[in-house]
Amino acid sequence: MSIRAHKRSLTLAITAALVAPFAFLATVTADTITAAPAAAHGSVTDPPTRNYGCLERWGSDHLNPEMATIDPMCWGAWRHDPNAMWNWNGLYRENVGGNHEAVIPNGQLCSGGRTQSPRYDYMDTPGEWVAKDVPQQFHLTLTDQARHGADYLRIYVSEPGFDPTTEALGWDDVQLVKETGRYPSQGTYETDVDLSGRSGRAVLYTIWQASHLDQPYYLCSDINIGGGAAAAEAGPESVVTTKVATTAAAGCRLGQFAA
Ligand SMILES: [Cu+2]
Repeated sequence: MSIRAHKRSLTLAITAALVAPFAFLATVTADTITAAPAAAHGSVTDPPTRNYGCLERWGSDHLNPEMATIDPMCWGAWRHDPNAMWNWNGLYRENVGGNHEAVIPNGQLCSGGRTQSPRYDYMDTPGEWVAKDVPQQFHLTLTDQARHGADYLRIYVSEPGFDPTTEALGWDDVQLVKETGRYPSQGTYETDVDLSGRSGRAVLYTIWQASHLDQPYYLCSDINIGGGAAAAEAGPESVVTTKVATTAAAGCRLGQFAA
């Protein structure tokens, strides 16, 4: 319990660190980007979604040409639309009525059926997305800056053999792992994920059905199950805090990129 409580307080600290720089960005760049995320919504931050991971790793350095070779999918994502990263928390649809499989076409699961197209379209692109090493049993954290509450988190994993480097995710490619109960309005929704028997690269797909409106979020996180030994518990939170804190300082460069 003490470990959990400690993680929770860390998470709150991260949330505070997230809100402050993005509010700053919104002010500085209102003329050059089309939308300001401020503290509007949320996403799975651990293991990070594709666009949140690209923000986490490159938000303070997104013009660095080395990204093209070190992290090519993020390079493509930033070039496609930087707002997919600045608005890491806005990948949702509305009024789906729970009919996720009818509304989201195969091959478009990671963009929520190309919601707000073209902003998040690149999230469907197959390729060498950086995958986070996780043990077979791990903890998922969804950060909700707007404290919408959750009717449920529905969590899927890609089937064994699915290759995200060559295929876009479809409904036939995923299997349901768990569906949680309701969460009251709070800053994070956390749950344990058990992928016993699995190993290697996979896509974790989370549907967050927010409670304030019919507003489901569609969230792809790349994972490497059983990879990197103890890496998953080594304290990724502190890395997030450091990198996101530096994002504020880089805000003045956004205009150069968003032409
Ligand atoms: Cu929202």
